[in-house]
Parts: sequence; C-alpha cells; structure tokens
Amino acid sequence: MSSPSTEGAFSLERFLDRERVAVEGALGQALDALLPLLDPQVRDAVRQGVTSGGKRLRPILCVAAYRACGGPDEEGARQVAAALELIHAYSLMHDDLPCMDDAPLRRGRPTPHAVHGEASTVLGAGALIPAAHLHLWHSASEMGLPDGVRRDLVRILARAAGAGGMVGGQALDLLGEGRRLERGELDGLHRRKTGALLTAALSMGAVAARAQDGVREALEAYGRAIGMAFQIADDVLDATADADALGKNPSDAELDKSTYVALLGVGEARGEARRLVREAREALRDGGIESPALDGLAAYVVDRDR
Ligand code: GRG
Repeated sequence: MSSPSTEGAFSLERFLDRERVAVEGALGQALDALLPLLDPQVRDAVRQGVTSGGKRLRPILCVAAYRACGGPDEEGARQVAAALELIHAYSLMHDDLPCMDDAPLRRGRPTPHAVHGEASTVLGAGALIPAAHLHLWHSASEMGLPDGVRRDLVRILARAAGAGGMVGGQALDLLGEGRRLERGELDGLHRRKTGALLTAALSMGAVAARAQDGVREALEAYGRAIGMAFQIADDVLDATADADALGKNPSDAELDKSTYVALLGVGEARGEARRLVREAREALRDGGIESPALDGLAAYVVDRDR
C-alpha cells in the first residue's frame, strides 16, 4: 500500500495547503445545492459556518486514508469527505450558541449567531445535517460505488455524528460542567464528542476505497489514537495559548470543564498526546499502511498552534 506522495520529499505543509484548497472546492459544490433553498439570513449563517476557514482536518484525513488504500477516484472521495466537514461545521455553529458554550469568537471572527442571530444559526446548522448525508449519498453514487458501500458510508457518518457519537459526547460535556470527571469518564466523553467523527473520517476513506477489513481496522485504530491526541492537544492549547493565536477565547476554565490539563497538568498531558501519536503510527505499521500524509498528520494534530 503506498501513496503518490512517496515519490518526492513529502512536505506536510504543502500537502495541507493543497488539500485545504481542494476540500474548499468540494464544499463549494455542496453549498451550491443547499444555499439556494435557504432564506437569505439563514443562508448567510450557513455560508459563514462552512466557509470561514478551519483546518479541514476531517476531510483531509478521509482523502488521505482513501489514497493510502489505493482508491482510484480522489476527486470523488473528496466530495464524499466534504460531508464530514458539513457535519463538523454544524456542530461548531451549535457549540458556540449561548445555550452551549456561549462563545463570541471562532477562527478570529464573531461567531455565526453573533452576526446572523440565534434562530438563523440554529436553522442553518440544522439544515446542514441532512444536507451532509444527501451530499454523501449523491457523491458516493457519482463515484459508482455499489449500494451496500453507499449505505455503509451513510451509516458510519450518521453513527459518528449522533447520540452514540458527537451529540452524545456533547451532552456528557455539558452535564460534566462544574463536576470533576475521572480519567475514564473524560476519555469516554471525548471518544464520542471529538473522536467519533475523526475516526469516521478514516473509516469512510477506507470503505470508499473498498479496503480489506484489516486495513480498515488499522486506520480506525489510528483514528481513535489521533482523536484522543487531538483532544488532549486542544485542552493544552486552551490552557496555554492566547485568544489571538487561538482565534477564540479560551473557555474551559471559565465554563468549569474537566480537561486533561486539569487532570494531568500541562507536561503530562503533552506526554500523553505524544504517546498517542506513537500509538497511531504503530497502527499504520501494523496494518502495512505506508502513508507519509497520515504519518505527518498524526504529529500535526498535537503540534498545531490553533
Ligand atoms: C444541538 C443537535 C444538537 C447538537 C449539538 C454542539 C454539538 C452537538 C456538538 C459539538 C461537539 C464539538 C464541538 C466537537 C468538536 C470539538 C473540537 C475539538 C472542535 C474543534 O475542531 P477543529 O480544531 O476546528 O478541527 P477547525 O476550526 O480547525 O475546523
């Protein structure tokens, strides 16, 4: 199993820049189908939620997994992957609302509800959930994937986004405010809230490429490890970076949330994140997956500055 990027010296920075632009192209196509159906104010909230930057990590991971599995239609896979970002965008629009984290800033600018109002943001984010699944179904059809594979893809996304995944994790997060969660509780919360969608990205890339079960399982093990590493790095950034660098106000302490930093301290939390990066890379090795992109992305999730 190899990647075209093994042919020259691999630069993660160039890879990320290129992939981000390509993902944004795919998102533009997804929005072309959705935006004309929406009332102008809701449309503007959706446009901001989806196009205001971000690392685009989930679709980038999905396409990298597809490529690592030797998938032949990267452009098609990128459209499939865009569905993950539509779900991620909706989750951030809701996460920032006054009834959730009540955040005024994200990615260096006022949040969608602060600009377009709460009702438009709730509705627009809500419209992104079915739109993501419809876009996924349509894109997988365009790739010529058989019905069973298309159904698997939709099931993976819906499970990761739903009560057993991201939404369930968010509920635990809100219920945990003001309580000191133990390590097991915190791990369980973040496996769902952050880890489920990241792992789904790897899974969907493998399934779209029709990878063998062993390879898919190795990619999912990689996804679980980087999902947890990503969250620990997020907690470290929230505790150590300033609002300018983060593009948002650090909020864990203010919301009295349990975090890996509160539980382990900054030094040990960083060490745990690095251990998880090694675990992710081992999963790739064990699955016989050679991918400079996935290898580099594992380190990137903990080395990032925002
Ligand atoms: C109300 C139906 C309903 C659901 C709400 C709000 C919610 C469900 C879930 C949110 C869960 C959540 C915020 C997960 C994301 C955690 C996280 C670390 C986000 C930041 O991701 P990055 O760093 O963001 O990839 P960028 O800005 O790069 O896109």
